[in-house]
Amino acid sequence: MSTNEQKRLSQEITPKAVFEGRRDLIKNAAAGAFGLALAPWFSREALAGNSQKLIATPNPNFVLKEESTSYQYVTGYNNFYEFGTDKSDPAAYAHSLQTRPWTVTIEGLVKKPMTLDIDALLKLAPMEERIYRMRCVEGWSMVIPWDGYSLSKLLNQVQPLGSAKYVEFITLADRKQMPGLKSQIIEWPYREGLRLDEAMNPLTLLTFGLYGETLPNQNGAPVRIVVPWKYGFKSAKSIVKIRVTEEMPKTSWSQFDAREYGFYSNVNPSVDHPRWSQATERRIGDSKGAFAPKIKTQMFNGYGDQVASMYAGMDLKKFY
Ligand SMILES: Nc1nc2c(c(=O)[nH]1)N[C@H]1C(S)=C(S)[C@@H](COP(=O)(O)O)O[C@H]1N2
Ligand SMILES: [Mo]
Repeated sequence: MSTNEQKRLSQEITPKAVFEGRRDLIKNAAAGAFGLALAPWFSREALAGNSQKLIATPNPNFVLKEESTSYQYVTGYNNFYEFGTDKSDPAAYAHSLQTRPWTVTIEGLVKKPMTLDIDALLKLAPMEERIYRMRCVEGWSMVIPWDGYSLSKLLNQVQPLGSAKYVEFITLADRKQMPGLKSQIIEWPYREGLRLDEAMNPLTLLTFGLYGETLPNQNGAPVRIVVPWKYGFKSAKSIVKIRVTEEMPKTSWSQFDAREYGFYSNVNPSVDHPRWSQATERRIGDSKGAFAPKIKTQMFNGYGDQVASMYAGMDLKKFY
């Protein structure tokens, strides 16, 4: 089979076979790789790209009894539209992303705005490993060991002003490095946002790695945000700018369709997406393979103890 054929096939396999249950396609595709539903050329080495070891201390407050999603899936089944819309596109194309040199600018309503080199940012606080549940708005989920530190550590350095209410995250947008920018799917650069208290919540992780290695490009190298109680699209990848604001930032997805993608986007099984239910999810790539049974989605993705108080008194059907 030619590489192109393999690629085409793998693009067919992942979204369609997993979600429409087209067993025939999978069976014919990659003998042996059945459970993975990834093309055989997705070896660990190919997926890792230029990843380096990262020293991170497991944080005992963030361990899960659930099985972690395999490295192959975490790094081979992605959403990163800057590199294409198929789940296999980021792993196939994100090698063109240049992650050094890289700076992150923190600006807006802060006492000490700064631009930090990625290597300085890496050393700003002790690196922790935390295992988080991740829930995509499309209805699939993973369990991922991330490496990073609470975003609050960085925000405390820049010192938000009294008027600060929101934090905006802005992804790199460079057509030379990101072939997906040719399609106007959403408005580039990819922009996301949190309320300041959400951004300061200890769960919100400034993330540099996964599985004890620096982030593979397809997972948002060299630095991204991870917000585990919200749908995955809130967790912006490959960030170049963090802006502290008074106004609620306009995010790429809420601009795309405000009715389908709210600013809050907390995982909430009782608030359906206009086009589908959010009551259940499928764990991608767990031991049951591509046909994992649906499991019940938990309110705040199971992080209610740590985040529910931030929404006390709010109608979460209105503020979805
Ligand atoms: N810049 C950028 N960030 C992004 C996206 C994207 O397309 N572009 N996709 C989001 C979505 S929908 C999800 S589910 C997660 C997926 O992260 P992962 O591929 O590391 O699992 O990244 C989010 N962050
Ligand atoms: Mo997602």
